[in-house]
Amino acid sequence: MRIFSGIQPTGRKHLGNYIGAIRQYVEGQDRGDPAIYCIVDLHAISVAWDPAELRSNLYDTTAILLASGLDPDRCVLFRQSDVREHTELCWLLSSVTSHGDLNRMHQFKDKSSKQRELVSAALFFYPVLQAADVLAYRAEEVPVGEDQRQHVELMREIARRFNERFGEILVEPDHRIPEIGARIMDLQDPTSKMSTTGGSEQGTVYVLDEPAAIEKKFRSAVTDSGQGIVRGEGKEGIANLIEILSVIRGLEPSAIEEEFASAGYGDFKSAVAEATSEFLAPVRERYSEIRPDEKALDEVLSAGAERAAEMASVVLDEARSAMGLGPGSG
Ligand code: AQP
Repeated sequence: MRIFSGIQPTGRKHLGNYIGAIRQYVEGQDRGDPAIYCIVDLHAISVAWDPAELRSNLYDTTAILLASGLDPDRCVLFRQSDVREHTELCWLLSSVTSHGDLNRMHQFKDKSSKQRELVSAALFFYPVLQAADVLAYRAEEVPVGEDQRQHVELMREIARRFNERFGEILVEPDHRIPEIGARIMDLQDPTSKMSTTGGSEQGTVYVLDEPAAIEKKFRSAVTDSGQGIVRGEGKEGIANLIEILSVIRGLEPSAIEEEFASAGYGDFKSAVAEATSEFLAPVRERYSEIRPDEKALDEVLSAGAERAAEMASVVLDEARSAMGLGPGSG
């Protein structure tokens, strides 16, 4: 099973990223043949960015992934811009991508409305580059959170259209969205997803937050004026906390509801805060050991890029040739 997923170098990864995606990456590395993970710096330049910060954030994200348990001997980990095949395949795929489909993407609608200066063409093209990322490796499985469902559906459509026209060259990938934890919500606004750019500071738990900060954020989490540790209508805040604890403990949400049946909101919030602190502490500790050595991080990324380019160039050569680009074989 070939697994592929990409993650943005946004520096401060949050609990939603960890539960929805990173946790699945670590789980996938022994199933993947291979498991390929890419830090998507080219996607990051689709919105306003600072070059020095981008490079530094990329090291942060690499260190978080390694600290979370990715092992370069058991997966392929690389920087997107090091493998030029992604951008070339993006252009080739754009010829079979419908403008109307791109116009319907929720992420584009959402992010374009938030740009203050420029809504870049790169933001519009984001899903085509994402399709190229995955299709370049003939990946069969794409571990992502719920917010990426529509993009994975589009990449399937792009692969289908390409194959119909040029032959069976690309593989239609399936998404792997976790049953529990696919959409962790903002603690201050449990009707919006926890997010790097759109959320509140107090409602976003970062992987690298100190225990005191985690405690404070959970203590002030918005719940409801009722009682009872149960999921249901009007109880989005409590449901989010139940889901977080159920992922951390590896239990069904119903088991959490049973365990806390007679607890009050305050005690429940403290229990979730404590469990989250313990859950993230080893990652934070390993991160502080790994992050300072940028040379070592570069070595990991370069070795990964070499392996990735070898795989992607095979697919790209076939795609170019089938599309009538470059010299003929005879
Ligand atoms: N709240 C979430 N719950 C579960 N999964 C989530 N993901 C993102 N938010 C949640 C999943 O994390 C992976 C990496 O996402 P990304 O590369 O888009 O990273 P990001 O930009 O840091 O994530 P955000 O917070 O989603 O960013 P913005 O603010 O740009 O919208 C993906 O698999 C995603 O599904």
